Amino acid sequence: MSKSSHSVELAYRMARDRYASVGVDTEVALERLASIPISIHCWQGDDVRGFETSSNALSGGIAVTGSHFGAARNADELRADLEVALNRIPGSHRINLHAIYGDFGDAKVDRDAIEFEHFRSWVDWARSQEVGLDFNPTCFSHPQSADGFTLSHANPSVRAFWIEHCIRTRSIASQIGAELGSAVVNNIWIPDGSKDLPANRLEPRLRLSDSLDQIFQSPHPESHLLDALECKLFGLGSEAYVVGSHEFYLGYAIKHQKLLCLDAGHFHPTESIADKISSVLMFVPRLLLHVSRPMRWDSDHVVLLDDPTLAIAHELVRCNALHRTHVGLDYFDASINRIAAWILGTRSILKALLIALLEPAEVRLAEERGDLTARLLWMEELKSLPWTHVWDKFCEVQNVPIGLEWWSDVQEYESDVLSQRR
Ligand code: RNT
Ligand code: ZN
Repeated sequence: MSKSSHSVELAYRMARDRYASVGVDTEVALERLASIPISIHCWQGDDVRGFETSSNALSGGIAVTGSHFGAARNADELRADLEVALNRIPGSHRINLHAIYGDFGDAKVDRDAIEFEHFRSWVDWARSQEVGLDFNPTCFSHPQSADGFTLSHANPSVRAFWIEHCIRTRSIASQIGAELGSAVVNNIWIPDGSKDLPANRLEPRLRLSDSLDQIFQSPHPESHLLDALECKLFGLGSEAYVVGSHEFYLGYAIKHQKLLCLDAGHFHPTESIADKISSVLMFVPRLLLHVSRPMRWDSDHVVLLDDPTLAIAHELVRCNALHRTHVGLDYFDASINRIAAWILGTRSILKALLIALLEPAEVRLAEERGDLTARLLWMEELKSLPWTHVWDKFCEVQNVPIGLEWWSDVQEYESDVLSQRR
């Protein structure tokens, strides 16, 4: 045993005893944490550009800012970068792809013509890395979405184009799920909405509902495909009206028993998605989360171990919701090293989940007794229990670097590989 692993073990034993004294079994927490896959979004690696030959500028009311060098330019580079990240993130995870990330080579393949074959190299890679995959139609950054409408478009031929795209993503996702033996979540998010006050809020929603009905017509086994719908309050250029609002998709998801996707940046700043988990899971079969860090708006900053992230983790554990919730990440920061962004964000949500899994039962018991003082004291106390030593132990058991040890490896990769992409 090396000196450092000796001290990790020593600190872990002390932490284990401290947690045992408040009735928490750290071994159980470690096992549960290891079983939670995080769906890591591939689009942090290239600023949501994708690999289509006709490269379209990012649109749809989302924005990436920053000019750090080293963005991946093709599927091989993106996969190489993801491997650097995956090797420094404890646990077994998934990679979340958008339809624009197909291995298209030099071919011009439009969105209504994508096929499973374009994603075969991802499936082979996922198998070799022992990761699962998730999927998304890309209904933005395209001439057919230039006026801000897709599945709710008034023009039937534009709508048909996007319906076809979404239908194809469902069969691709389903086939990936079959190949990898693990259901793929296919999440539909559309940018549809308007900058200024619409005269008719109803018609686009009726059309969106009809488009979704058509998209979901063909059945796919749940063991291969899970359909999710992502709502939003506003976007850049859709400040006055978003067709796919929370109420719209909540209603649709309940009626058709689809997954609802809650993105941490898609609500009013004082509204927490943590508070929505228990309600929504009463009525939909499963939930997809886009854990993100909105700063003043839906800015998609790198996820940190902050209060909103901790609140999400606590709710997932306290509501026993983990087995019905797919925890995904959604942020894109081009101002820092993109691989570091992946590692930091994923490690942060995992830390939050660990802290939540290590919660002393006294928090709940105090509430059940009606002792609100004790509840508050324990909620505050759990933050300073020695969870960091349990986290180090987790990293060691999972064979990934402890603390910031991973950063020097990423720096080396940055100067050897990423700097060549300037
Ligand atoms: C946009 C949504 C959506 C996208 C990704 C790229 O506001 O959050 O999830 O960020 O699909
Ligand atoms: Zn999102």
